[in-house]
Amino acid sequence: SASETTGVFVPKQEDYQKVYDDIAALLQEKDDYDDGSYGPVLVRLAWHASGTYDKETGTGGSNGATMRFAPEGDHGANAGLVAARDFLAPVKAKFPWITYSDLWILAGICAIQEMQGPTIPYRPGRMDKDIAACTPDGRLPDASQGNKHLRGIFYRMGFNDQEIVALSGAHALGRCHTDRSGFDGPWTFSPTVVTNEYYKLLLNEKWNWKKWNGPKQYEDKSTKTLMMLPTDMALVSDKAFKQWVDKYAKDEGLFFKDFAAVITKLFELGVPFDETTQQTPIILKPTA
Ligand code: DDH
Repeated sequence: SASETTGVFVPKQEDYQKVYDDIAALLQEKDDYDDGSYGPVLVRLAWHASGTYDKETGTGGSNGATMRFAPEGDHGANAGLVAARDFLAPVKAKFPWITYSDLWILAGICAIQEMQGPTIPYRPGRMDKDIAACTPDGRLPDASQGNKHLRGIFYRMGFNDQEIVALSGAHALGRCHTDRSGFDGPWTFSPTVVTNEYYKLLLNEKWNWKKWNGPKQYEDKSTKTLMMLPTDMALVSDKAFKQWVDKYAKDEGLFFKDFAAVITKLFELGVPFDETTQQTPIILKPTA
């Protein structure tokens, strides 16, 4: 085999499954974080690693894991993601052959699947880059803005309106933290389970500006415990976006299918896969 002739460890599908199982076990073990799971913050780490991609220059994206370095790690949008990177440190120590770039994406996929989301095909092959490859600040979305900004940011990555809405359904998960983004609260009542609740709540709740000293955000009229960002509300005020919110609110199966496709695209932006090897995606088996 290649590993015998070169002395380099060539991981196989079963090796990636071992990494997956290790992350899944850690997710179950460390259940005293936030709403009971590191899952949401792992998804956000994978998204922020990928969402720096610029299709014109081919820079950014998950191939590099440059958020390890202060210039990018310190970008305002990445505040708090050190929790996700620290969570994965023992996994990297146990499986030193996997790159940080591949590990972060595998962890995002593991988190989605373990939180009862759709199956996300995984292709390894990312290489870590050095500090010089850090992306400039400002490539990730600014939550205080509206539809023009959303299109500017996501078209730069190569996404269309339908894909912007499908990706945004990730806000079924997790919450905002005042000490990270300045915003506060979860989007749904089940922030550790992948659902289409985000779209349902956008349409069916009445949303008012929250009265507080923090940044402008919305709260639901009936319980005042849920939140929406200005960028979330842009998905219902913009007609082209809203038709997809309507579809995903009605049909969770369609959302799961489109979300799996678009998150796979996100996680592979700018990744130069070897055309001859490792082209077949790996299906990692969930625990349950
Ligand atoms: Fe997000 N997101 N996100 N988001 N996001 C935040 C949390 C989480 C925006 C802003 C914020 C996506 C799109 C957008 C997740 C996944 C995804 C927070 C709160 C802000 C602010 C951070 C904090 O205080 O801890 C904006 C703006 C956009 C946009 O313009 C579209 C996308 C595309 C995804 C994805 O995964 C595909 C997740 C998960 C969280 C919860 C994190 C946590 O710690 O909990």
